[in-house]
Amino acid sequence: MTKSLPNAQHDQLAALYEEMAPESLTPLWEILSALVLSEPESPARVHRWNYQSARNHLMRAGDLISAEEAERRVLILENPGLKGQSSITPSLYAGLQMILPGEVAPCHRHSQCALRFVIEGEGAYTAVDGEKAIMHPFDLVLTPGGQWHDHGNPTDTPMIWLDGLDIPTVRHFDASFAEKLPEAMHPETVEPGDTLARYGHNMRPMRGGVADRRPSHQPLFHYPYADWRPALDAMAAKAQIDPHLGHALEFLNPADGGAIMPTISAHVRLIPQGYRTRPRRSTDGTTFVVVEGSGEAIVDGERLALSPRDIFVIPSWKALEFVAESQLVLFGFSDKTSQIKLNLYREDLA
Ligand code: 1HN
Repeated sequence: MTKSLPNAQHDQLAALYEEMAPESLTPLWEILSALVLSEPESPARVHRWNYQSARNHLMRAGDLISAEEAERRVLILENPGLKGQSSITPSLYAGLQMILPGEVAPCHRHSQCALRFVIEGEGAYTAVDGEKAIMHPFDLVLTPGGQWHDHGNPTDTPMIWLDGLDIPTVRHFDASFAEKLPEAMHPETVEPGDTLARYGHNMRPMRGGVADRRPSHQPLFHYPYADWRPALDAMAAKAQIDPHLGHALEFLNPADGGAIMPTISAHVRLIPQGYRTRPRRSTDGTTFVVVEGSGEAIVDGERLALSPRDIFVIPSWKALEFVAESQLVLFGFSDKTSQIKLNLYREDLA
């Protein structure tokens, strides 16, 4: 309670709080400064998950529960500052999903938007509204809100990917709907690659024609490594480096040139060997995957060693620098697009 008040006033206020509490009334003045911060003080913590260690736990889970039994066999990457919230940042969720040879993760759809960033394995698929995206390491695959999706692994090796979803955002808005398809797999609607051919080349079928097959606001759902990795190299060969980001490219929704989904932005960046980025902070807490290279993330003086396939999270408004021991390539996702729409996004470049 407010400390500096005279005793009598303090006691009378305390009595008032007790009287009104049963009527669900509480005094703003006791918590105002904690509600309206002068700058972000995220409850989330900086954290890194060692891939090999997480993978070992996931493999053990694979011995104990099938994808069908689990519906989705996922280890949640829960931020240690957000215990019990199934969140990696206050607005987003991340998990490591594994699907073993021969398994199918049954078809469902929900309000939540999801991305998959492939970490290991080759040839399993995510089917979106019945169209398979055949996955390769470091492909980005989307299952936009409301679209049916199932996963299957017809190969003979495990497939592991990072899931990123807007679960906490949807929970915040109390707007979750979900349903299961009676069948485990959606009937195949079209050959794999159809959507990439139509929407994956910075073009789209002319509106109103029969070829404009996918939902017009969210047509594309596969961003292959084979496309984005050369784009990043080409940029690094030609463009001046951004001192805070390195060479960075955002993934776009071809429908509107905006972020990949309404609540999630994603990007990749390349930091040349020996380069150190300048400190940068932004309000979008970001989850990263190390695609290649090694180095360090330095966050307010704290150093995280980075190795390929490690996953790490940098909460809102933490000053971040990267040091690339060898050429570093990173994938990152955040709620930047939500914040821009809400007029909340800020960054600070030192
Ligand atoms: C989901 O639908 C998937 O489709 C993965 O692979 C993780 C976590 C919470 C809610 C839905 C998937 C999920 C999820």
